[in-house]
Amino acid sequence: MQVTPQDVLIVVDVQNDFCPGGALAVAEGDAVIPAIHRIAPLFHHVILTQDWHPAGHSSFASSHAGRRPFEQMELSYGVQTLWPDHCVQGSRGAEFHAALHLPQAELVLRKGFRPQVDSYSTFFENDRRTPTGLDGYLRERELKRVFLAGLAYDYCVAYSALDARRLGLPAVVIPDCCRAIDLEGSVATAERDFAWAGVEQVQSGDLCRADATP
Ligand code: VGL
Ligand code: ZN
Repeated sequence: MQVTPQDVLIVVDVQNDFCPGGALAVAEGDAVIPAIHRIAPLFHHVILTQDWHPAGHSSFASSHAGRRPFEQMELSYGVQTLWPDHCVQGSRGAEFHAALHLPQAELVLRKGFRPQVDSYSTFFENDRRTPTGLDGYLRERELKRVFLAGLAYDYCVAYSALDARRLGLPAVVIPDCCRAIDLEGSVATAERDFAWAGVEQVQSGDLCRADATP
């Protein structure tokens, strides 16, 4: 698949807390970094997202008496999975992994900063209504197709890809540049939703730059 100047690579949540040793570690989470470094030069535009929660965030199990991480709980906007405390604003866990080196990134989009609402997607918070502003940003900059890599495949990457489709943007997930949390069938659910919504999945080795001569 050819990458064009109106494509953008969205590198999702490659932060210490989602990597081995972190508070919500994704198995092999740091393995996405060399893979992302290999494909980033194909893209004219790169943006980063950063999970960015205030202490005491409503998605943290510790914020609800008697609740444990990975349980489900009814919040004002619907059912929310409860997580260990992670990506607290200003903490080391919230920092990008030290090996991630993408100085060409044009935007760092922070999400999940409202105390009462979680945000997996980089377009809408988990109430499915509150926008992050990314849709307007992409439109104003005439970026017309999104490629997604990072963490976690079955949460922030999946929700972002599905919301892109909901907004009418073509969306391509690069699975070998992602790793999953895999909680109660979440990977199978993401794959089924991708097929239904028209999210494409393309391996990183099958990407090339449109202007590259074969
Ligand atoms: C994420 C759970 C909670 C993610 C963020 O980046 O996939 N998952 N917060
Ligand atoms: Zn989070």
